[in-house]
Amino acid sequence: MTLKIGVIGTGAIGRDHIRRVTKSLAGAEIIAVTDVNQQAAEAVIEEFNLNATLYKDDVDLIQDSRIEAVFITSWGQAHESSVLKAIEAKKFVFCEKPLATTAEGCMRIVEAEMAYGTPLVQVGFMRRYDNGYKMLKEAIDQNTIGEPLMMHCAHRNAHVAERYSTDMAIHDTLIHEIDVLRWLINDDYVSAQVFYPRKTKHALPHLKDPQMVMLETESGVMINVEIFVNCTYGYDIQCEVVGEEGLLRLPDEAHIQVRKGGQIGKEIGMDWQERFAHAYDVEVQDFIDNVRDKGTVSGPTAWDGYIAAVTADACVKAQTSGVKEIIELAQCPDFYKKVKPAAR
Ligand code: NAI
Ligand code: NAD
Ligand code: ISE
Repeated sequence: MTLKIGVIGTGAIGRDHIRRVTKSLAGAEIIAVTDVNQQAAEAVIEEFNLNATLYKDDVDLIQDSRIEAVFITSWGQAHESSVLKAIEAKKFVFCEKPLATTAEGCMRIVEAEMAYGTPLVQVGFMRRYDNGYKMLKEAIDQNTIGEPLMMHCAHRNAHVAERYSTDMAIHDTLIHEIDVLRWLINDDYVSAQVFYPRKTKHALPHLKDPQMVMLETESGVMINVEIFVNCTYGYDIQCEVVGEEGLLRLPDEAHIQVRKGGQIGKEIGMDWQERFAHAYDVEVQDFIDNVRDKGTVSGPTAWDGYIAAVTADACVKAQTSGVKEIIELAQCPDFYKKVKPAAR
């Protein structure tokens, strides 16, 4: 039996997930799509030759009784409303990050899911499925370098679209580090501070780029993350964990080394589609298999989405205050303590 999926938002990542479900993964089919830009949704049906219904909005799509799971790949601001409607209709949800753009919005989702009674929502924090990050986690869990003390990270995009704003460096970009770093070291954040180095000439006037974020965890680990979204040279994700006994570094993507003309060279990918292609495949297949075969979800939860949002809110506050902002999380409900996601 194939899992019947409806997709809300057929932009860059919506199309990419539709392609992988249709062409590379097994066990699911896209039977409905919608987008506020109806032409984009229509084009995707044509591009992938889908046998899918085009709906005018998320309300109509979610009400389609054939649909068992909803992919929410619209813009971040639109996620909360679609997730809440899907939970109300008792549908499984794969929601791209951020789960919602505010902590209050995430909490409304958490409360709706708990009221339903069993987990329905998985958040698209795909780095937990990346081989490099999985190896880092295994080494940390096995105490290979003793207790982690510091982390040095960088999140670099070659370019961003004109509508990308200074706070999106947090909500849209840093949010991946916010999720994956706490997962790596089993810790939560207590404070955040943001610094602005000299601005690059490649950023538009409205955007502050690059930015440096300092995060501090409950156990005292200090983390610095560089966010640089007009670095021009490629898509580059770095993560180094310094421990009491040694250092761990996230591997780069595998590319052949070329020795030619008196030089040693290696390609750098240009975008997230390529860098995390395998992680997206594993993540989405895991969602399909769990929903279809076990009637549950097992990836990053709505609670993880909430923690990321609270942390992001503090970082956004720190962007304008310039001082260290305190991060205060609500107590994790028993409901989420019982969920044992595969990607943990
Ligand atoms: P996009 O702008 O290419 O596509 C978004 C699409 O959603 C657009 O076609 C837009 O018309 C549609 N849309 C917006 N609001 C809608 C609504 N209320 N109902 C229906 N359609 C709506 O954006 P992109 O890059 O595909 O990002 C979408 C989401 O995916 C974002 O949440 C983003 O953070 C996330 N994302 C995640 C990535 C990852 O690595 N996990 C990578 C890129 C994006
Ligand atoms: P995009 O702008 O290319 O696509 C978004 C699409 O959603 C557009 O087609 C837009 O018309 C549509 N849309 C917006 N609001 C809608 C609504 N209310 N109902 C229906 N459609 C709506 O954006 P994108 O790059 O595909 O990003 C989409 C989401 O994916 C974002 O949340 C983004 O953060 C996330 N994302 C995640 C990753 C990742 O690495 N996990 C990478 C890229 C994007
Ligand atoms: C985008 O939405 C993503 O999620 C990418 O992974 C990230 O690198 C980029 O900065 C975001 O805009």
